[in-house]
Amino acid sequence: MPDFTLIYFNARGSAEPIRWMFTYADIPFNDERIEKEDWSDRKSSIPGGKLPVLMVDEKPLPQSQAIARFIAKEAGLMPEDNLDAAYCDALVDTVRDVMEKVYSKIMSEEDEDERKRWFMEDFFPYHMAPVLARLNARLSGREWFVGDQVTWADFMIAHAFGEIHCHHPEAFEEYSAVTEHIEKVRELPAIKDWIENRPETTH
Ligand SMILES: N[C@@H](CCC(=O)N[C@@H](CS)C(=O)NCC(=O)O)C(=O)O
Repeated sequence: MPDFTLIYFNARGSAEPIRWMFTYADIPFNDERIEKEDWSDRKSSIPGGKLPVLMVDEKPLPQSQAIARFIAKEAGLMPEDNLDAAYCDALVDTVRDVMEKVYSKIMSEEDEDERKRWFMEDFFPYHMAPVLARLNARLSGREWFVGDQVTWADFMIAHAFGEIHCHHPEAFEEYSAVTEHIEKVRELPAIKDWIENRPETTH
């Protein structure tokens, strides 16, 4: 097994579902967290100047999705069937499309009231609700999103939508299957233990 160091900010963000995968599979990794105030000094030493980066035996692997896909394979969270693996990709890309809108909003200079208005009047009804409805329907009569075992798609979805659920639980009222799925992933023993003991961060 190579030596893994996952470098990210001291935040959950796009590194967190990767940390969950390492933890779930009991794969040892160094969880290196850079404080915001140290970033300008460190940025030039990071290939590509963006985080996360996974150091695999000293060799850097950038891009959160590439890292997640690689660790999913290492962790046994990638279906062996090619079509099932593609369904996982499609689900992960769907959630990413939604979350990119959230991330660009978080980066914007807008005040809290404007963000709330955007969430209620634009983002939720037009972008999030249609995806939630589709995912909720997909979960009907099944435990996990793809096949009959937990996959990395479950981790990516439960992490991303879990973050939104934590701020806007009322928005999930009509989508009980998705809400229960988020909880089921968070209750997996290794993930539960990680969540209880991880560094406390605001996002
Ligand atoms: N497509 C890249 C985006 C990486 C990215 O934009 N990372 C942000 C943090 S989430 C970053 O490093 N920002 C600091 C900077 O650009 O200086 C990925 O998914 O890893």
